[in-house]
Amino acid sequence: MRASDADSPIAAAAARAFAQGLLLRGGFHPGPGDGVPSLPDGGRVATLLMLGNAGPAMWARFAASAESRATPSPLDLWTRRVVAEIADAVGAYPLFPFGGPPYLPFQRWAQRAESVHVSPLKLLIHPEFGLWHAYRGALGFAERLALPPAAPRESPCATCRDRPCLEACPVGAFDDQGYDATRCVNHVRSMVGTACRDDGCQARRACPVGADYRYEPAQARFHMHAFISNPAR
Ligand code: B12
Repeated sequence: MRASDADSPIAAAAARAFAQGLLLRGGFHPGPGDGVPSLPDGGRVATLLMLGNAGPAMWARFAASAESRATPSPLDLWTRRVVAEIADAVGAYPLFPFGGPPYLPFQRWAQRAESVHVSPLKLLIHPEFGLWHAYRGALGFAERLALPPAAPRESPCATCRDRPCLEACPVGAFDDQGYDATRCVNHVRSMVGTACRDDGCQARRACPVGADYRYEPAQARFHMHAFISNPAR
């Protein structure tokens, strides 16, 4: 670990993440109810930082990587290497949203770390990125690092009257009760599922928030194909 990384691990993690097209997505000091696993030496994680992507930056890096041509789960492979390198450089322990079940509660952690909110689609909505963001990993530190004060922001859904997200799914897989993944996957796999398969989830695309961060067709296609080829994950 370089001296500069040791001086301010949070700034170092942010800079190294940015260099890989990722973003530091806030952090928090885990408590007993947060479901954060212990460190390899049995110690407690005193600070957890979230790493994620929003918009096209990560895709550009991933698509140019050797892992992008690997199978299965090329993005998970790339993520494991990139996040482990960042964790190693700043003296943290890497944690991942994939590799389950059981899965680590990344969405709950995300809500502790940053001002994101559960949308009607159960995806977390960000005031700027909208629904066009996801999580790639988390960094667990034994040290209690000073975190910048949280800046609570209201959910964009709080002032959204029409909820177009709940109207746009061609097979009505989303409603107030939740999400019918089987109905979604069957449609996306079918002859008539081309628009969802090639452009991405129509319900997600219907949300007016964060339009500038909407995934490019190649990325949207990649995630939908990964989703329908392994809907259990
Ligand atoms: C299992 C899973 C699924 C399952 C079941 C969802 C479910 N019931 O949780 C299925 C296959 C349906 C699914 C679908 C998708 N998922 Co998914 N999924 C997960 C995964 C791996 C585990 C969720 C879990 O069980 N957590 C364990 C419990 C203990 O943690 P929790 O925080 O309390 O659980 C939360 C979720 O269960 C959530 N939830 C409940 N119902 C649903 C339904 C959906 C669709 C989602 C997204 C969440 C969700 O509510 C809980 C509280 O917030 C998470 C990664 C993770 N580790 O959390 C990604 C995750 C939730 N998925 C994600 C995404 C992006 C998707 C897809 C959009 C993938 C895609 N196509 O690109 C689709 C959504 C549907 C669509 N049409 O596009 C992102 C969400 C990012 C965000 N902005 O919130 C995550 C965080 C992965 C990541 N790397 O960022 N997913």
